[in-house]
Amino acid sequence: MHLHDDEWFTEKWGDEGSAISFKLKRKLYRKRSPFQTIEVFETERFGRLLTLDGLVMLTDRDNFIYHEMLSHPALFTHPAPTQVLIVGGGDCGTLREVLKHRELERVQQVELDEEVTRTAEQFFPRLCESNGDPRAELHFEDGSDWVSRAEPETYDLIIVDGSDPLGPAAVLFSQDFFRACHRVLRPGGLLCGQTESPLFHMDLLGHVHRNLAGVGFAEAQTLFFPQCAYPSGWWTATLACKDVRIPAFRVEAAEARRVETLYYNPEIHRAATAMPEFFKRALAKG
Ligand code: SPD
Repeated sequence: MHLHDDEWFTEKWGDEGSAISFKLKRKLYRKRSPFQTIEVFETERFGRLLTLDGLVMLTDRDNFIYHEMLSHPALFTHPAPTQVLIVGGGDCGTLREVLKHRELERVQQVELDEEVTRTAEQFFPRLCESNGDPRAELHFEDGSDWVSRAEPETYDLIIVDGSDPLGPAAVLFSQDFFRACHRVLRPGGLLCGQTESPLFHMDLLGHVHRNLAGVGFAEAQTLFFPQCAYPSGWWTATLACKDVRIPAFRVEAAEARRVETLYYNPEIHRAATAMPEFFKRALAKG
């Protein structure tokens, strides 16, 4: 699987007239699973790169920002989380961050494609280093079916770490899925999902906010953070609370630094909630 010296991996965003490229050392792996094509590359400067159907999922160098921002703001916002569900997240980077919170009793992860997890275990072992934690359960099936079958009021937090809203992950942005999440959250429960780029995907973010409100979530807040490997280099997670306003985050717990992070801290948490003017206007327009 050796490549020519000048070989690059490029993900093009045709509608936006832009792209990102990584200079490669070599291709390490390629497998067609029942759901998608999984590839792993060794890059020159970003460590290993995981792609699904040609779209960048993560690099060694910058995935910590995304995985921390999908996990810690929500976990430091819920007053006393014990039961967590991760939908998607097959590379296990989010699972690793979530399990840093010692107060959690059970973390269930439901990933559609078992091959993604097997690939991560082989090529991204650091992301999988907590998979053997006795509080972790790994299930391989459709996450939206799992949520529709789950008992009401089961989870304190649902994290949606899916791919882009194309193909099987599209359902994870739908009103039906949010309705099912609302039902299985306990009182005061939170939903936190990856919601794409504020610059490129404002329409989607508008739909997400409307869909969340439409099924009864009391408040939604979008968190902004850099992610240089993703379209536009700027990304979001959207946090929503089932039945009450989103509580102030537990600053003292976050400041105590019992959870080791490379990006997240209380100042980053506060800054991530500041809404750009164009974003406020787009949401207000509806
Ligand atoms: N454009 C890429 C969006 C991918 C979001 N999920 C990545 C999974 C990392 N755990």
